[in-house]
Amino acid sequence: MHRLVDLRSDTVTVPTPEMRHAMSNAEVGDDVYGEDPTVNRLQERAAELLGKEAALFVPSGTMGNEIAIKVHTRPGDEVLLDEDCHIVKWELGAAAFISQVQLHTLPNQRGIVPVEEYAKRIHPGDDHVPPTRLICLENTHNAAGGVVLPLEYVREVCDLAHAHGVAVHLDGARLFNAAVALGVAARELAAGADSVMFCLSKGLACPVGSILCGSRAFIEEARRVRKILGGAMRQVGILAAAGLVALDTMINRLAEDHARARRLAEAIAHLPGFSVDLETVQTNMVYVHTEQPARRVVQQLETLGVLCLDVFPHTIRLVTHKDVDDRDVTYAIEAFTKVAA
Ligand code: TLP
Repeated sequence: MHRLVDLRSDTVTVPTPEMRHAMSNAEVGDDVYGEDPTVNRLQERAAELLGKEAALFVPSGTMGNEIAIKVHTRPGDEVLLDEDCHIVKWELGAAAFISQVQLHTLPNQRGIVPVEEYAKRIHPGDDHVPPTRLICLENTHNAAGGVVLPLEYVREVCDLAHAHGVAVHLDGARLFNAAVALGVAARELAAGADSVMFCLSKGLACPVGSILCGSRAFIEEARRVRKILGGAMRQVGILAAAGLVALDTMINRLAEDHARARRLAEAIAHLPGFSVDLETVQTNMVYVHTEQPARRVVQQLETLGVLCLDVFPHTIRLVTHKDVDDRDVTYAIEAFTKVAA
């Protein structure tokens, strides 16, 4: 029997031996006092990599996004964002809970809200209308199938926002996947954004952690909000050590995950009962439309040792990552072929 092939998410990746070595030897201190040298090194590296003044290690991508919203807004402000983004769909209404903002959600095509739509809705605020304070973008866009937002589009949205005094937060949970797919540096994709969150714990394979980047003043305030939310940690250099290894060793290899996702998608697209919009397969995700209820397909695949997620009633999501090799992809294709028969 082939080992279990876990395609539910790139969050299931386990740390590499090099990460574990770095973690066990990490130099640590109390990060609440700013005295953890490994955390400080990771934050400096990350800020430099994304071309921002400063960075903050946070326990999760969700916390990074929510801290950013809290810092950019005041209660009653409005945030514009696409209706399928992670902040809207999968953060349990945290922006309402924590920041008391109004999320004004907009229809999108593959994660893209036309710039004119943002332009129509940005409002300075008056006696009736809340002021638009923030636009959030997501790159790569998860619910759209891991698609990459084009560099030019990101720039245009940022320019529009800034012309109206509106800030931009980029949910870059998988920003390095986008950068590798486009063949550009991550800092280029982050250039116009006032704050950027990226995850270490997804394709970069760290056990825990995300990074929030922005101006020095933004990060200073983010640090305060992180403490309020209970996200300030002590000898967290143990985790940051894995992050430093990830930034050195895990970025370029994301291209392998993208190639494997492509292979999976092309094979499954030909099977009866399944369809895949191959144009959306740009990074490490494959969204498969199923004629049968997705739940049933997921259960059948599970009995064959392939794990994936039913994200919508007739859609399942497959995510490739460093713990899925070519043989696993072959095995997963065979399992899909059996289920299709
Ligand atoms: N995404 C998870 C699930 O929550 C759906 C996954 O398996 O893909 N932004 C984006 C775009 C994300 O995809 C995720 C996680 C997050 C933020 C939140 O990161 P964490 O899980 O670290 O809070």
